[in-house]
Amino acid sequence: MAGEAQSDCLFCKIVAGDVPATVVRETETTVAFRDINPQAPTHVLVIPKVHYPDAASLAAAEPKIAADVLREAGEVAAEEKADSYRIVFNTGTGAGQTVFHAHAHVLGGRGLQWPPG
Ligand code: IU
Repeated sequence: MAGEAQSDCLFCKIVAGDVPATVVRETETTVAFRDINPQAPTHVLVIPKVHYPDAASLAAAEPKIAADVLREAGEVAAEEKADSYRIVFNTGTGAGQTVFHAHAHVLGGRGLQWPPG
């Protein structure tokens, strides 16, 4: 059913505590943890606890939780003292999405180029 944990999803396993992660924040609806392969001094992933394959499908089904993810991304940036930062939702393999559980990358702590590659 939509939103239910998927047994083959890495991020569902992190939510369940079955795969370790360096968690920096947790709320009733979200978990934020450090990316295992950081691309900037601050590189934290904010995920909803419910499973949706990407940010747009999450927002369509659970707009409040999608807003929670965005708010938590801002809280992470504030905690990391990143006054400039980027929130990225890679969507689709062509855009670099490799984990099909919605997640926001919060990147900061260095200058960020535009446009991204
Ligand atoms: P993407 O937008 O789907 O490419 O982002 C997935 C991210 O998940 C990517 O930056 C990986 O480094 C990160 N990640 C992780 O933090 N822990 C893991 O065990 C695995 C991937 I696999």
